[in-house]
Amino acid sequence: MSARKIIHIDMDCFYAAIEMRDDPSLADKPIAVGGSPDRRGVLCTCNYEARKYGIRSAMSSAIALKKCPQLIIIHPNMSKYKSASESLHQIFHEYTDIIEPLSLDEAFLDVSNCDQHQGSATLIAQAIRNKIYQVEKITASAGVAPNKFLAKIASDWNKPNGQTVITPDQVERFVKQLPIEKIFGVGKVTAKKMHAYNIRTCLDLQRYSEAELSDFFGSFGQSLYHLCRGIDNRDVQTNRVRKSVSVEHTYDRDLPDLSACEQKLPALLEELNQRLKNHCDRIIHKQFVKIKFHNFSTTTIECISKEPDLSIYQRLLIQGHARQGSPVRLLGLGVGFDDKPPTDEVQLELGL
Ligand code: TTP
Ligand code: MG
Repeated sequence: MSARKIIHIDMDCFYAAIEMRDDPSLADKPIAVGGSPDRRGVLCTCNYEARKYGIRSAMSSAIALKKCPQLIIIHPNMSKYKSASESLHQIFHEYTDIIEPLSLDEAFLDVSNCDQHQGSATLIAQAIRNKIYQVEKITASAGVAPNKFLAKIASDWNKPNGQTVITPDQVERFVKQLPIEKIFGVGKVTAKKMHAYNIRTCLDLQRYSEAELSDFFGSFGQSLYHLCRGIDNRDVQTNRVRKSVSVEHTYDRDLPDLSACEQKLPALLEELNQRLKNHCDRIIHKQFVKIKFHNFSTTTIECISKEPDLSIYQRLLIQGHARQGSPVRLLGLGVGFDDKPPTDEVQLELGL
């Protein structure tokens, strides 16, 4: 069996990046997103400028302000972050449907069967990061490796706006020097215990047998035995049934008016129909148009429908465009599926 190709994507200072994008005057200032200091708030995150002052996620806002009095703390705007996160997933789906989200800004992608960019996971990761920047104007870091454990470590290796690739033949060398603190599940307590045995790197851990590690660390011992050798067979778990399929395009130049948008619909619909060939076992129950205006505000208009239809998309576009009537950065078309997962039951209902 050939090695798997796993990409871990993690956005750089995600909430803060979105705030800086939407107010460029913040870009070179230390900023954080979080609760206010007089209400015992804590920080969700901060930009890299603020990190120079020792500011960190989960720090109390009051302490952060002591460390950096000029820190600008912005109240979180979750709907903006969620909408950006949806847009990231849209981009991921252009390359694979095997996606495991870990949080709004982080996901594993299994691209083993993706044949774009000659199947090179390195080029795919680069393309995904470029596309994210093109669409959302925020940067992502990526790790590329034969498994989830290494891909996650790799995405952190060259942060921000970087990527690290660990090829199968580099695994052995890479893990040897890896500090045990980098192993997921090794918290402060376990690290302290390991230090007491003079275990500091994965190479140090490799000197113990599976039985010894199980004696020392209980049920975690078996995982440790494999992880310290760079072995991790966990699948990328796509836990959700897809609720929709859509295609979208961010234009190099904003589409100035409604008719410019209308001209783009046929090509988008063709692309959507291509994509739908992989989902012919699902029942469509709505179609929708997504519009992102030049100021990044996004609107979606939908209606009940049994199959994607150009004239309906035109009508939805007119409706949605009228909500703001300004130039458009991005247009998307999609269909929503019935809630029922693609199972035999559906076929039974249809009498097939
Ligand atoms: P992270 O990916 O941990 O952090 P980040 O994206 O802000 O910065 P980095 O460049 O180091 O990846 O978390 C993603 C988002 O989740 C973050 O922007 C805010 C939110 N978050 C919290 O709300 N509370 C927390 O304690 C953490 C760690 C993150
Ligand atoms: Mg992040």
